[in-house]
Amino acid sequence: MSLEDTIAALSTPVGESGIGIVRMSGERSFSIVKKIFRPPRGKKIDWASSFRIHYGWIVDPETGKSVDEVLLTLMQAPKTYTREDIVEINCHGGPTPLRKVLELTLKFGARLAEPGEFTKRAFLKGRIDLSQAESVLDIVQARTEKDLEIAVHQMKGDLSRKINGIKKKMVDLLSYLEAEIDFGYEDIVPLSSQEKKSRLKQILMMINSLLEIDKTSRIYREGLKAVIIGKPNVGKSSLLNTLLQKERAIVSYTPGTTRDTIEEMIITKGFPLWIIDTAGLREVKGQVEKEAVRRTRSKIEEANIILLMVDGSGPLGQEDESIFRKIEKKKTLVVINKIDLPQKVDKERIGYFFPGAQIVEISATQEINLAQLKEKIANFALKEVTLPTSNPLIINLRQQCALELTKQNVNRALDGLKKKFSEELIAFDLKEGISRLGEITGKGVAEEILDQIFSHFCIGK
Ligand SMILES: Nc1nc2c(ncn2[C@@H]2O[C@H](COP(=O)(O)OP(=O)(O)OP(=O)(O)O)[C@@H](O)[C@H]2O)c(=O)[nH]1
Ligand SMILES: [Mg+2]
Repeated sequence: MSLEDTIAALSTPVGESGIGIVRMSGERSFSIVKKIFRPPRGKKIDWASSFRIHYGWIVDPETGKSVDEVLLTLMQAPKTYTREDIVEINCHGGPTPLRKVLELTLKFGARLAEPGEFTKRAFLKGRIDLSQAESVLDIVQARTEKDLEIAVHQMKGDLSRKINGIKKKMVDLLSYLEAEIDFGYEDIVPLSSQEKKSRLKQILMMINSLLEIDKTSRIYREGLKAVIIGKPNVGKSSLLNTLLQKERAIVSYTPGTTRDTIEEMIITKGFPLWIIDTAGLREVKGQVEKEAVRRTRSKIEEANIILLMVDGSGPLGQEDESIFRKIEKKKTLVVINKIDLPQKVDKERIGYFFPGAQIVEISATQEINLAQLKEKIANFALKEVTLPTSNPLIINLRQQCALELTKQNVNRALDGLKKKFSEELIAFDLKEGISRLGEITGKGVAEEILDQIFSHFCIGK
């Protein structure tokens, strides 16, 4: 894969749509499109004028046949997405015209782009750093407005600025240490050991605060989890389906219908809210049943909130009470279902098990009080989580690992100072930490890692 190649790809999804875009990037983009683009009769195109849109036709030069009516955008390097010449061909959004136009660009010298290769070039050509490039994917995959906002900030360089801030402090300290190593103590005013320690501690604090912001911001991307439990047939799967407004789980009057756990997401109050339908907790004998209950238990562990469902149309039974005893009260919101039927449930008895608990009465199938339930779930679950105290920021696993490793280096340097190790050893740890931080913004990252990062992108991005 060479940067010399001119790459081409379909930048919109395959299928029928208003428009579809074939994009090219690289030195030969203009010369390739010149071979296949025809302006209307009598019109001349000024190929040197950048960021202009031209109307015309894509024509197969070998057959002379028109392939599609298009709008052509010419963007000259270096002020483009990839810092290379870019051509975008807006076609009618159908799989056949798009495939044909793409084929023509390939026939006349372009190569099919790899996943994320446009963005990879933006990074390799230095327009954006690696953490900014990674945030492009976060923008594409953002589930909520807040998540999008975080990704956009990151693309504008929020994380890079923070990383560079920490790096600068480390480089400063390193330069003092190196001066001491090179010139001894005669020619410079060395930092006292106390000062070095306090600088290292400050660096540690900056790293820790970044990790902490990440931890508390994750909720905007990963969301809250609500698990539905209750004895068979109370309407757990019906609730999942109504919240999703689709028949996701099988609902039946036969008790024990649901065996596996089913997780689906809705957006509530700007957060992704995962609703998990389960087989519930019950006394079981069979293998499959046992596994079903084991899965329920593990989902209860993960969840921010337990939606404990009881059937309002029947009296509470042994089975209900046995579940009541098993679950963590603090996390539980009681949901009485089937309020469209005559009510027989003893609410006082529920109150006895869950003193002061909130109780929401709904009908899953008749869709009564669902908005109220959603609101309550979000409020309740949000009480359980800590939100970030400053601007939210989310780092990915790769960046997190690099930060953790940097932290280890700084800790080792601090420890070395306390034990009065030589300046060389402390400088070594700092240097290693600096290069690990650099990996976040993309300095010295191995080709295989880059390939792996960009392989998550779609082709044409
Ligand atoms: N009248 C009424 N019936 C309901 C309501 N919610 C669920 N049902 C019925 O109750 C029965 C059981 O519903 P499910 O949603 O399958 O219950 P479940 O708790 O998932 O059951 P299992 O998976 O077997 O544990 C079905 O016949 C539903 O139609 C409700 O709000 N009102
Ligand atoms: Mg079910």
